[in-house]
Amino acid sequence: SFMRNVINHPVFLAGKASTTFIDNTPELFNFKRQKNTVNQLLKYIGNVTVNGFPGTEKHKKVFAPKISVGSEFTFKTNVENAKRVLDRSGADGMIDWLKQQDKVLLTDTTMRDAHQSLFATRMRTKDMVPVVNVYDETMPHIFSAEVWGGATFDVAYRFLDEDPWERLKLIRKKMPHTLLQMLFRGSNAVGYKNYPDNVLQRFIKQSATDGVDVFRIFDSLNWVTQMEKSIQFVRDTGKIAEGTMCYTGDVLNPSEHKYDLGYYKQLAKDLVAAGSQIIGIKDMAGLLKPKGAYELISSLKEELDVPIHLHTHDTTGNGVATYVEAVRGGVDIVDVAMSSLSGTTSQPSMSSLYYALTDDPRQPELNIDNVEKINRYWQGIKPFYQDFMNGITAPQTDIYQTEMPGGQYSNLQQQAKALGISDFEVVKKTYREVNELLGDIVKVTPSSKVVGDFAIFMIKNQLTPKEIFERGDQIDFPESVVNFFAGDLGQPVGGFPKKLQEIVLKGKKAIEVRPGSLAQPVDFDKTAKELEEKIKREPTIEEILSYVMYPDVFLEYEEMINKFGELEILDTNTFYQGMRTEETIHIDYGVGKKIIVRLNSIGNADEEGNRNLYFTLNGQAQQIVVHDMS
Ligand code: 3PY
Ligand code: ZN
Repeated sequence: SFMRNVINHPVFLAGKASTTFIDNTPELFNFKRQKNTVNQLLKYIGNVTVNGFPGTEKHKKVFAPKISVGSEFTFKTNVENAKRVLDRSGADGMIDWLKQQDKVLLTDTTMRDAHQSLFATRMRTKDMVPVVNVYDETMPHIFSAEVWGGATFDVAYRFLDEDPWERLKLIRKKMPHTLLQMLFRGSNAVGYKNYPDNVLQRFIKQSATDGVDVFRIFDSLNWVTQMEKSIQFVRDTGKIAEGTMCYTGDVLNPSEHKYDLGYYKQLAKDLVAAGSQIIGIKDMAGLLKPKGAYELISSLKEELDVPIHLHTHDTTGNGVATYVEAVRGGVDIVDVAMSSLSGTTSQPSMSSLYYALTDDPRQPELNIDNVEKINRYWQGIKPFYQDFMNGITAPQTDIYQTEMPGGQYSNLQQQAKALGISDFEVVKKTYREVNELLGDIVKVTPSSKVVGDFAIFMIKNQLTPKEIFERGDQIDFPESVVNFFAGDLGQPVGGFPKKLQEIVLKGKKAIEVRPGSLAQPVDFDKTAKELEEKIKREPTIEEILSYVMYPDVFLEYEEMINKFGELEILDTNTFYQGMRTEETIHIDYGVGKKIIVRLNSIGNADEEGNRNLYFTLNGQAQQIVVHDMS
């Protein structure tokens, strides 16, 4: 926090900070909370050293060559770009400007979907900071940077001990001239369940205030009714609402009668009618083939006057080819990630696409040398996250048949393994069968979970589809499946398969209205008081919103911070792996205050399982007691 105050201070931003700056600038010490004590930091390090970090195995620490995002860039200032036009001329002005662009524009997803898809959303703000410093002026022509939403919100609290709002505000400050984009799960916001309308409204308003310019809004069943409110709430803020269609099936397949071109054209029109200023196409599994992209984009462009923004994942290996055809079809913006965090379950590579479009009049405007330099930085931090990598290192073309989103693919593999299901082919086959049973639904968070849970359930209980129908009345179906059939996720395209719905619900009545329309609005004043009592200080509006959406996760985060202080000053290597005996690390503990920590030795556990850790701190002996949980 101290560093954050320093680097965000206008004097510092203007490059005028001198050695006396700290002494003369007392407001740097206005922390949200108390600054960490050294003791708290050592406690954290000691604890991770002895007990490890959840989800990782203890191994040799990786000392990645941390390449700095040096000053050898070509900077270009005052470029007329989407953000500048939005700030100057408002949303309508920006959309008009967008329609006049002939080159394809890019959204960089490296700080959101790329790490969400490659290493379970574990990227820490600390590792983004060096890059966000240079984004604006080294890549001034990109459309936006997707940096928020999706799973990043809860993972920040849950696993990184970070406040996602602080991340957003920091990036906003450092990137004032690039549109910031977020993924918004319609009525699920950044969660996994329906929230009341006034929560969506307040959340969107605060996100816009704190820095989000473009809201990509989707629904896991492509049900426009679930997106209308959010689209309107975004419009009310003056920011950009990108109503989004999740791509399913195959528009090139002549026997595809559900998710055909006509379906997407109508859906896009409905989203425009609901207020979308851009139409997003979200190909979460990487199913959109090159020629399909051409057909889909060109027919949407024929029919509609709104910009089209295409998002794909490279899971099936054809991402760049798909984008090249989409560009030929007239797509306005595509989503890419920096090379070292691109490919497989992530987005296609920014620089690969750039080179694929060599000699094409629509090749994006990009200083490719700058991009390569930034990419070298990402390459350097990647090893810190190896423990969370999903293990997918090659194209998964079987996804053209299973239609599993990349994130779920690796998740289900783990889940199946944990349940003793060694043959993933069986899982894939059952997943397809279940999708058919459910009436061929759109599969993305959270609807994809319904299919996954049902498939695992059938395998575990050795059930065939036939048996589901024959003796389903004696079967207790998984909760997510019951909720789906009860209408809690909304209405699927073409309605529910009636017979199976009856079997699963066992007399329970399904709703056909938008679930959010039945939810009680949250009383924010009352909630604020309740939260104040719990955390013993007046909460900010951001904290109230976080508490409303994730009460337990938020309170656990508070507890962590109170126990260990703010941990973002620790390097990522140490944050996830602790220290090894005889290792020395340097911590920037506030400007001009570097502390040097050496772990000398770890004592044996006593009868209560406590161990002494012997550190030297700036040359002075310091001892910490840690309970060994093993
Ligand atoms: C999310 O909801 O987080 C996604 O990225 C879905 O694809
Ligand atoms: Zn995605």
